Amino acid sequence: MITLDRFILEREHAHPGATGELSMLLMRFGVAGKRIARELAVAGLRHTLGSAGSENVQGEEQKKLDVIANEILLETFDYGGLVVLAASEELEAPYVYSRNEKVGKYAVLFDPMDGSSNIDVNGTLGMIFSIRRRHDGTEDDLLRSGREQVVAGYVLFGPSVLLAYTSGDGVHLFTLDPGIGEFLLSVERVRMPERGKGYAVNEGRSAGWAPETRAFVEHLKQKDPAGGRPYSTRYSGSLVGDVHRILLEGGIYLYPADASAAAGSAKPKGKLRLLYECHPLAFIVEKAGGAATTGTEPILDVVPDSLHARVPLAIGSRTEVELYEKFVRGSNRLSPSSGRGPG
Ligand code: FDP
Repeated sequence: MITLDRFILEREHAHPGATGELSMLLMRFGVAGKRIARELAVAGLRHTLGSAGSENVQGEEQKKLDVIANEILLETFDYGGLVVLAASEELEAPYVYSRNEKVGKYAVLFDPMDGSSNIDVNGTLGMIFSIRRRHDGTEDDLLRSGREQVVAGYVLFGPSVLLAYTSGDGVHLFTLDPGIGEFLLSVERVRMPERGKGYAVNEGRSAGWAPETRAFVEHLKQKDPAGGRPYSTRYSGSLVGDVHRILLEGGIYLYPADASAAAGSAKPKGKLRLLYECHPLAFIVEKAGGAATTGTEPILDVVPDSLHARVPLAIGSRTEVELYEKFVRGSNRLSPSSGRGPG
């Protein structure tokens, strides 16, 4: 039985010179994940489902549990002197831990409640996190490439509560044993399959996609048993839930740019936030052998111009992600209307 704490501490000891600080931060994300899981488990009893009656900085409705999860995470790093800044999808500006302004060596970033539309229907939800080093202790520390992340992870709230993380050396997966209240190691060094059989995308939005994206998804749906097609659609409404499936089974998740102005819901850069969602998940997926792209550039290379910058995301197995990039480049020589593409 290897608990999250034991696993982290043993790996720390294997690295002479490690200060133990990152281990402490990672363990605290584990505790926050357990607290949020507890809030979710009793939300229907405590009347904490539903809207908070407020909007976040992007003008999206906040659920009560978005607010609760955000508060839990902010409180989690308010002691110990390690963290100077916390940036959250739910906050307009980073929260500064004033007591740590001089001494804090790290910044933490999180999406406290990913897939909030699933809250009220008891669907799969997630929490995504990332740790970066402090530079000058201001917002500029965060406006950097995803390759500067030192740790990234997520907690998946499903039939089981799972925690996955990477500190750059493999992706490790833990399952919460509710009997003892501990995350226990389930898989050390998760490897993502080179290709899969499923794709996750909100096809209700396809009218607003670029023709290349539509052609790619049509390609996945074409019948070609020898080539492993058609793919199956698996879209849960929770990015963490969908990426977790793909981490284990392979395939691709897409949230492309959406120009559907007619519906008044255009998302010219897609919907997902680079710092809180795309960078951490891209770090995890790359370290498990997969890939993540905007279509034209690796997600980890993108430097945000603002805290809440969005990017189009295609993430998953190498085979499907590279195929998607070929479609975006237009280098699929066969006509999309033939239903055939590269690969
Ligand atoms: P949500 O807004 O419900 O928190 O993080 C954004 C996200 O969920 C993803 O988890 C999910 O994959 C996507 O948005 C769902 O958006 P659509 O309803 O547009 O498909």
